[in-house]
Amino acid sequence: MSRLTDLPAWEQLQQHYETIKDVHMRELFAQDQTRFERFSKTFNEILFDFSKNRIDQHSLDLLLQLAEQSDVTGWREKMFAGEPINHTEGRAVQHTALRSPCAQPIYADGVRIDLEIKQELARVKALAERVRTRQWLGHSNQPITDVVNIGIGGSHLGPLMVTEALRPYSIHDLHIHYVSNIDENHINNSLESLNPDTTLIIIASKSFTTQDTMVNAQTAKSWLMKKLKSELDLPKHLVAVTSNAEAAVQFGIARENIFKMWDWVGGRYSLWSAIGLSIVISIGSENFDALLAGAHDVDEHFKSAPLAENIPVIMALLGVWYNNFFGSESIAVLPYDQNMHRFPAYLQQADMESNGKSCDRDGKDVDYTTGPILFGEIGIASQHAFYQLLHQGTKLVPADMLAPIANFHCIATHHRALMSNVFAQAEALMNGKTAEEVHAELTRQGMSESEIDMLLPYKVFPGNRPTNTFLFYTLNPRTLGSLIAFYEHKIFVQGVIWNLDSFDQWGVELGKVLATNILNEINIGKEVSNHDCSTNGLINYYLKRKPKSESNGS
Ligand code: G6Q
Repeated sequence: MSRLTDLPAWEQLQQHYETIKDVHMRELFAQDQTRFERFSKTFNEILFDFSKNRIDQHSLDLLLQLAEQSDVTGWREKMFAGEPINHTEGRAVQHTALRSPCAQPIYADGVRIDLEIKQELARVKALAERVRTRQWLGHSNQPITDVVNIGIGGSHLGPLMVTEALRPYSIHDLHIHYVSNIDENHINNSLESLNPDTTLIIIASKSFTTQDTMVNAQTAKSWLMKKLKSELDLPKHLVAVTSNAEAAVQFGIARENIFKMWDWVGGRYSLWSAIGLSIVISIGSENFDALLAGAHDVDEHFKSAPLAENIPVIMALLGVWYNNFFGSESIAVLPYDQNMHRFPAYLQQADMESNGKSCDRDGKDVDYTTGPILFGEIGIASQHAFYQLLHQGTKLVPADMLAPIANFHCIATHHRALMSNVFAQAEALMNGKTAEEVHAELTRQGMSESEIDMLLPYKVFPGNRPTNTFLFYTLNPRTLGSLIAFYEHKIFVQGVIWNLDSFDQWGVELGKVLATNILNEINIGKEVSNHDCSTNGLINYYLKRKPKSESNGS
């Protein structure tokens, strides 16, 4: 038994699960015509419908008790108060401060931070506006046409996702590119059509030591230097965002071009900081302010709404319900807005790096399952790809669907068809199709009984597959900020319930260390024998066949 499984609500939920696990949502809807009103919430321009879940009021009440007994409110207070709740790294968790209007002093682990936040945001906006208004000139006095953000993980996925999602708000004669992969194809594909004279490179790395980013940064610097007359011109083309200013200076970045990051912002929660510089360049200061405001709206809601009204809390509890009681292993995130195509990838990191852990806050192995496998893609494309498994597979995959009521371009033929798919898929996943319904349908089509007998089992849909639906008026910066913050706080609440430190990421360390050692061995080039036979075999196979003519890339 553990702290979580000892809670009274846990045992009650286990008992309740036995009574509801075979109940079909069709029955729940038939019993309660007010189910949609009861199990949906609105927040500004966002509707959150969670009525298509395998819950009744008693399920929700017990889940809310679980949240109370797990002290979600206490942990929430600690986070907003800037206590070092990332205990394995001894750090506060204050990404919410980045989007606060900072009307009151804000602290991280006892140190005042709001003034520095304001100052850094003003610097970011000043640079962005100079680039956007063509006042920032390159070494040959030409304005910037292309910005390349070099970073990975948290220094990449958030900015990329937001820039893509808010594409209609971007400035048209400026192109933003993102490079993360150490695979030379990524940087080469990005730089090959660009002109160093009109390109600004952002090195985004909190630590300024990440191998992938440093190798790409070096390649980008060399690419610039082929065209620049001297290193003195570099400040016109190279800036950095980091908490390791000294390393950035050593790399050759001018001090005035270094934007600050802080220990109390986790990489995957950092798009609100100077790591979002590429976003501000793309959409401008006002729109970035709206993005921050949307997230701040949700912070206030999360901080003050009673648990039963609290959207991130409800999202989290539904996830716990399926993960820990139904044994569901994954969740799907399915945006029906093409511009949100990187939203699932972004959330994959946010969720899986935060709660993909098996050691609890007390240093003990958990005896329950924690973070789910999160996957997803654009909804429409996925309908023609993996929805088959969602509808008729053997696994229960709860899904979130997200769709805008109005598209930016307002083309009815496209948007109405899109929306009809959102509603139809959620309805089909919930209702399914019974054998009787299939029989009646095939009979209407004129099939014989023997033909029907053969085909019927394949055309039955079990249904009872849960979905949440988010409808928002339009994907504007404020709404996007709110949606991201909903998920951030959902992840936080789940981390509290599972008794995890959601803000460290030790699981990514081991591979990094091993890669550094193996890179040394590859550079030496001699046959290796110090690993297991598979790893030895792979390294030696590679060493024998690697091209003799590799360049050093610069
Ligand atoms: C995020 C993680 C990780 C990090 C990258 C990049 O929360 O810490 O994804 O963002 O490893 O790190 P740097 O920004 O330090 O290069």
